[in-house]
Amino acid sequence: MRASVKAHTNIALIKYWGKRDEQLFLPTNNSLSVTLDKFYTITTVEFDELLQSDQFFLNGKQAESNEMKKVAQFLDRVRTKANRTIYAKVDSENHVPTAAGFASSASGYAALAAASAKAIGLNLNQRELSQLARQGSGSASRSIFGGYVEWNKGIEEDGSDCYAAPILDTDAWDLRVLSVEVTTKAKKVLSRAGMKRTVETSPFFAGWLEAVEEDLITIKQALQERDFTKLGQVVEANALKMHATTLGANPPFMYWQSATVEVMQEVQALRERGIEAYFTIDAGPNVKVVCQPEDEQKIHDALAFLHVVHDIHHCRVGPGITYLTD
Ligand code: FM0
Repeated sequence: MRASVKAHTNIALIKYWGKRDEQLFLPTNNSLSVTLDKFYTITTVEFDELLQSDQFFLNGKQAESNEMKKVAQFLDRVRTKANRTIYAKVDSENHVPTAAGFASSASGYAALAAASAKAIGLNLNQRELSQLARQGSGSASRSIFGGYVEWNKGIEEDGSDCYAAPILDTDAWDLRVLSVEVTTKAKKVLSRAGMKRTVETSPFFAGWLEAVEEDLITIKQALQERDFTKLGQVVEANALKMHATTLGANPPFMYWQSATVEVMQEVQALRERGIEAYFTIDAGPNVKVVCQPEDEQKIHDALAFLHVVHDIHHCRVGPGITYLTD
């Protein structure tokens, strides 16, 4: 009754931003991501008749109570599916640079979904695993798969048609993602709270939903044609539109800091010098830069020169989940 799984993080090229059902983690729009090779989580789940409650260790330490609660709620879904009442010990190792929480970690819930399902004896296919991972964190639905992945919002109320599926394999197009960490002091508004506030209060949210449909069409063309300029332009524009919705929320909020804007401007300056780089930003101050292999080093050097840049991690397109034997 034990299983270990490795799952990688992903970065959304077209963002998931807004839920139509918070309990089932059903999104308002499709999103499209690329799985990253560098950042991952390894999770071991062991169900044990002797346990009186679930246990959750993150990087070797007992997890905080709010994270424990979310993991236990997730395991409840797995137990219900398997029709069992047995508790589990969960051990997660996060190989993700910033000490981000577990809840927002796509790799965390993708690994937990696959490991817990296997350990309890559920025989789920990848689509079912994507649906299960989704119910821990929406973006985790995409991390079941490698390469370029689309998460379909679905229309059913029970979420039965809401899962991710691969668009291009891991080896199909060798793009690079530089993960640029900036120095920061501010506390972050968690993506879950941020998207909820935006859906409920931002007058720009309707515009977001309209624009994202167009952006999905464009990026899928760019992926089929391997047209990097087309891809980069829509990736950057889509991120900017997502962030614009937060400025219209009540109360308004923004994820960018001055360091974030400095990196964004440097990326735009690189383009003016003929080096193709495009940025995207999630619910935080750090920036991800998408580029082609031949430009990676030049872009690194320009960004490393900025005082606000703390660290730069180089990622390639990564694989889907793997089951580890121990
Ligand atoms: O990844 O409330 O999955 O598409 O990263 O757990 O379902 O942490 F930029 C924001 C990720 C949102 C875009 O949200 O939310 C993306 C974001 P949950 P997640």
